[in-house]
Amino acid sequence: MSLSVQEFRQQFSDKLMTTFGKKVEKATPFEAFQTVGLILRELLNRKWQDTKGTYRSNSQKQVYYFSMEFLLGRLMITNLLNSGLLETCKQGLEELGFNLEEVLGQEQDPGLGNGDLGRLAACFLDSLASLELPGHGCGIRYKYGLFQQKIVDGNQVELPDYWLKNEYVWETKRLDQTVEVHFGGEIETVEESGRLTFKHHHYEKVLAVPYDIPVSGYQNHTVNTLRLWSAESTTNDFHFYSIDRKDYYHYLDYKRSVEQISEFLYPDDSSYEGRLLRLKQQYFLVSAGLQCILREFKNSYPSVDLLPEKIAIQINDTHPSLVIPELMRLLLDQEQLSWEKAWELTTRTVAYTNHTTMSEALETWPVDMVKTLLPRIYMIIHEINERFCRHLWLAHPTLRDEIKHMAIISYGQIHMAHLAIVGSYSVNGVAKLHTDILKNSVMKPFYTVFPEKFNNKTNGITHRRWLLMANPPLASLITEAIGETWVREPKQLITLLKYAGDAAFQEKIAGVKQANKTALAKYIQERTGIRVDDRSIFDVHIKRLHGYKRQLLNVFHILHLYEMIRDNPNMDMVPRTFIFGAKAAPGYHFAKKVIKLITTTAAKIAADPIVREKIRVVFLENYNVSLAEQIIPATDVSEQISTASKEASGTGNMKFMLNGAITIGTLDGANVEIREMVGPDNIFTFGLTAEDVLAYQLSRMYRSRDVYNGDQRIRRVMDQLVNGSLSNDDVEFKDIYYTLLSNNDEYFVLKDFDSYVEAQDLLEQAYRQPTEWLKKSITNIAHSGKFSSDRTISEYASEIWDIHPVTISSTT
Ligand code: 26V
Repeated sequence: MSLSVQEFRQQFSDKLMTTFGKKVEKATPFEAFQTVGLILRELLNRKWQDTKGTYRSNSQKQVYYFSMEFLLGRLMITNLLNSGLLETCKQGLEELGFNLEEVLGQEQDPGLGNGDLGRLAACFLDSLASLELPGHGCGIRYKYGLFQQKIVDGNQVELPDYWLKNEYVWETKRLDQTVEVHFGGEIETVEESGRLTFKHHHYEKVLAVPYDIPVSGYQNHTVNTLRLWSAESTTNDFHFYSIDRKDYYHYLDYKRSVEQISEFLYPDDSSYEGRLLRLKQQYFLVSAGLQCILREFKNSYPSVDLLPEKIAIQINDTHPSLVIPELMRLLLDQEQLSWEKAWELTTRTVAYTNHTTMSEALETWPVDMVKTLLPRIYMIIHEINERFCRHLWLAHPTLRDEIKHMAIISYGQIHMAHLAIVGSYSVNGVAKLHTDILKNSVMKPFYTVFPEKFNNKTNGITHRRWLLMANPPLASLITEAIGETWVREPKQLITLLKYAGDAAFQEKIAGVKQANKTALAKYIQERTGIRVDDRSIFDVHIKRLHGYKRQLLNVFHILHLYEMIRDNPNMDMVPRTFIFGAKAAPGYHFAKKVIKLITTTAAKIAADPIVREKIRVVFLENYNVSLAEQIIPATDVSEQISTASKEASGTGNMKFMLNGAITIGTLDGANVEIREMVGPDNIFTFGLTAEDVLAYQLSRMYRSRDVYNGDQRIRRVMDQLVNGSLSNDDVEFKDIYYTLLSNNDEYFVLKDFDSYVEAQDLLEQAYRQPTEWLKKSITNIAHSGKFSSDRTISEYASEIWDIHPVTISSTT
């Protein structure tokens, strides 16, 4: 699709007039943004129609990615780049008196996800469309996304994220596609012509209304669909105008309870809480999504028997695992299939991705809650469990002692991961190490029973957003050196290796990094008033705040440097700026204390004229996708320091690598594969291995107090927490102190301190050799092709889903 600058300008002023009744000179940047959005929408709509039409007529298999979270980030830049209109729009807007950056900045950043899991789903949608694969997202249109974070007196304060306050230009409400979802009530079992049927009475009726967002592919004709469901009430069942108006008041209660369902995203990705509303959200997503898929399927195919040949459903963690009993319900009660047939179709259609081995994040739902809220679903889960346990007893006598640990229902709880494994045909982890831990430890008995289901799909990121859009100067430099094939085939980045030692290329890479650092320094000053030295090392730790991600270990290193500089003000060191960005779950006390510790450390250093010459700490509030896009291109050092075995994969590590930062990290998640690719000289690894951590957990031989007693540097750092040197309030950091000592430091912060400090020293020595450092940096970029989500999605497509690219034929 091509549009000249002249045509763009014309369309812009026409649209502006018809939409806002304004002339160009009077338009605000927001109105300009909406206007460009509407122009793009029109172009996308044609391709969207063509894509839907082609999928309908060619009968190829399609995949639906079910996820409670899609962390999309801004979409204008993606849509401009994908449709090849970025330059036209930039020039056109400039000629009309607007600045592209300012206009792009008007877009809300929809925060419909907590972190990596939601962002992964967004990268996957981008890759599906860019690879011309027929794949769609299915999620919830939360009215409030993840909270907005403010830092007040050094503490995190949460504010609501009402991202829909302005009309969202990318969505289309599809009232005609509305379905009903039923909650509560009772089930009556009746026998009708020799078959048991299940009648649902007195349920609460919720309308699920879809809002569709187009997902465009990179410079191709594909536009897939992200369908987000919103919960709405129905007025049909109420008689508002009855004399006593009782029904009216019932209606108000009902409306409130219904609308709550898609009101807000649960802001916790660290500990699982069995809240009724969350269960409602999960069933709402699953039931609406499946009903709609089945309805469309039946319009296209003669028999539901073809389901596994034509459709794959991928569930993003266990959150949507009710697809299993819900699909069974639809096949049994609506389609009247036998249990055996329904089970065969379900378990050949659903595939499950596991994203965590941490027991506190594994979902279980109380039997009573499920029975009351979803009575028919409970009956089905119960039957699945009975049959599974019977199968274990008969077919796996050696596992009889394990049955109580493998059952889907035990001790009054429903274990969703067990349900997901039993009811799907594929179970994948998200990095090699993580999949090995699933197979050999956390899900070991399931692996014994279903070895063929388990497989690995190492995560990936879209290089279009994280390099082409976030770092255009670096992208151009790469293209200048190796041509542009890497844009469509990121593996081609490997040809950059021949420039790793090339002085002229190194100089250019250094120039781009420096310019990005200068831009970030300017941004930091504007946002926080803090001046940072753009010649210092930019050492960055951005991700959710969690004990296992060990932001605390990073702070301890900083407090250690603080002591060293105070001891020796002339110490020879390369100045460093430590940059943090992180949201803590609102109820996660420890994580919030760590934020306070970071901001307190930052303030203490800023107030110290000697120390602040060498180190600075910045905490950037409200970390989100847009902020990540600013920070990552300017980063020298990428902090990936989780307790080994706990970070399933990580994807930030890949984004930094792609932008030429060097990782300091543990042998955890995808760091292991990054090291495999770049070699040990181009990454700084340290600390316990996953095996060590698992062994300590079994033997219970770790004593944090011994480490504390044995290392004077740690004692000095830790004592700062409680001796008044950081805070006048001597209980402020007491909880952190006791978590490490009295609670034996669950995440091995003290244990890994020594090797972390050593790795940081080595890193600094390396940074002092610019040629060597730049060589490492280029080597990292060159190997990052493997971590493109295009590679990940191609693996899912061929090894799990069996779907194939579809060339969209244009009908316009
Ligand atoms: C857990 C829970 C618990 C119940 C409340 C809502 C909620 C929402 C999210 C989660 C976290 C699920 C696990 C998760 O996010 N895992 C992350 O997945 C990333 C993508 O695969 C991976 O890169 C990270 O290492 C992993 O921690």
